[in-house]
Amino acid sequence: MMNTDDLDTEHRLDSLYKDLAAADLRPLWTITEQLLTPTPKPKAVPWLWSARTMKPLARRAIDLVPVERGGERRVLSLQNPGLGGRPYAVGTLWGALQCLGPREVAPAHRHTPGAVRFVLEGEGVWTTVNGDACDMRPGDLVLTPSMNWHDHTSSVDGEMFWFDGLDLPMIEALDGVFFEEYPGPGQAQPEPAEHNTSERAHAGASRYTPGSVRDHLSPRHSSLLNYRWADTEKELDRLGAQSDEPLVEVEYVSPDTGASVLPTLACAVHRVRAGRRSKPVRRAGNTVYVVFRGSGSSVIDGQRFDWGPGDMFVAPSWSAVEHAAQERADLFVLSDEPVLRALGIARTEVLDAPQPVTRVFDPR
Ligand code: 1HN
Repeated sequence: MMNTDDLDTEHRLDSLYKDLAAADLRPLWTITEQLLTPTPKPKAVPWLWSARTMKPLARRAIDLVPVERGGERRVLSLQNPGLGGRPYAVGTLWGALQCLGPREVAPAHRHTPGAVRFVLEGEGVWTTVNGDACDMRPGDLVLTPSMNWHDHTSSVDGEMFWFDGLDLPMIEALDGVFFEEYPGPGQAQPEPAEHNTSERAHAGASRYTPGSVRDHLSPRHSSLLNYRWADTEKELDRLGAQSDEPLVEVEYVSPDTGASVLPTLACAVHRVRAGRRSKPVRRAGNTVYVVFRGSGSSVIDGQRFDWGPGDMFVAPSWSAVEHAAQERADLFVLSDEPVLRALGIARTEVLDAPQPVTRVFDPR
């Protein structure tokens, strides 16, 4: 047997490292990857998916790929090239274009990840959420909160397109994913005699806040499941008339608590005035933008992204983001802000000067 007293320091160190590895222990001082970065270093990169590219592909999928049990949904996920093949838009958020063909039904299921739907195009479709059939029209926001049964039903001959946002990557990181198929009978929940029950229950109730939620935290989701574009637009018009800022910001809130719509997800609309440019802002946490109306461009960390209706783009945590509109633009904005707020780590920084543009994003 070797006498450790006889070994020089280097030899003893070598054997320490060998034994640590054999014991599945890793000394912090040998970890070269920087764990504590001065600011967030997301793997996701700023990126844009254009409607011009997505829509024809979605139409081909409608032709070729039926929606039924097994596949469950016809969804084209935004797969950020920085995320090594994971099907996520940014580290914490799922974003996708979902489409439904004529008279199709996407079967009912439920899961722990929560979702929001922002309607882009089409009509005659409803999402049934725990028995409440929520009609979907362009610009509407429909919530399918955690563990609520949900299916999508088309009652018309046209096609339907909407944006799906989910907290799936966060729930996966927490090892909290559960999923169940609806036990039936039938693939979808029974259609109720009357649609839009939660909406009628909350008629006239306040459902927006100017800017964004700052201090209301709720582990519960909003009991209002459907937010109408007509109401959203009215609120944007009202706020717009009160100021001359380049950007008017409205967050959808729960009429019950004034909190963000889901415990994990915040939804907002940013209206950028024609010919104006917003100040660059950095935010801790990730953001997905969906262009509803208008055209313009955003500069994200010095790279310019030109956009128009139906385009989707992402700003990873702590990137500097500013928007400029050619014609007045309404951007639907999905973020993980409620989670950072709940953890006490939310922060934003407004930069004074516009960013120099060093690159222009080349859309695929
Ligand atoms: C889901 O349930 C839907 O219900 C859409 O429409 C996209 C992505 C991942 C996991 C579940 C839907 C989804 C999803």
